[in-house]
Amino acid sequence: MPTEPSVVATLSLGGNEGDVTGAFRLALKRLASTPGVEVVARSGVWRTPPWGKTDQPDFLNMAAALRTRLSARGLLDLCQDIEREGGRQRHERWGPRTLDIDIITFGDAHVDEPDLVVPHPRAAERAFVLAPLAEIAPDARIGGARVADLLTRLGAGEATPLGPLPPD
Ligand code: A4P
Ligand code: MG
Repeated sequence: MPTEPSVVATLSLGGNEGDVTGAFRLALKRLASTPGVEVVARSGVWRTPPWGKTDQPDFLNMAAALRTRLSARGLLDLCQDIEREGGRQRHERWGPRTLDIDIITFGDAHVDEPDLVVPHPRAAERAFVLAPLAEIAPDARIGGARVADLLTRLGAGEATPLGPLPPD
């Protein structure tokens, strides 16, 4: 039973295999139907060049903001359950996947544990995280800097906005 005070958390969703927008829709439904979680904002969908391992198809990415009473760890567990339901098979690091959900910020909390680091340590270098996130949480802070300022500094590169997540 979630009992902690509510916090605004931001998530990055990504995928480049199979029905990615369908996986995004399912993920948002699952989040919204979880007790102690309210989806307060969702960005549009962006097409983004693959980061890290570049010989793979373009990704689709989007961001969501939640108000939640879960702990950061409770939210990670939930995101991993949803990834599994979305057909995610863990394989190659940074390789193709149907659905990957990363916690980018969790209020102003800092978490540094072996399996959970928040704010997400690579978010500030990733246009595929910052461009969607800047649509819904420009003032959220990563390592002391505003998301909107980090995006201005980095540039959106070839990330392309595709508009709102299409309905079912
Ligand atoms: N973990 C630690 N901190 C967090 C956090 N803040 N949020 C741990 C979520 N998970 C976190 O993740 C490995 C472990 O990270 C998890 O078990 C969790 O305990 P994973 O999803 O199994 O592995 P991965 O995703 O292959 O590795 P990694 O390093 O998390 O990759 P990323 O950073 O998620 O990058 N290019 C574009 N354009 N768009 C993308 O969405 N995504 C990736 C994956 C690579 N390139 C991309 C994209
Ligand atoms: Mg991940």
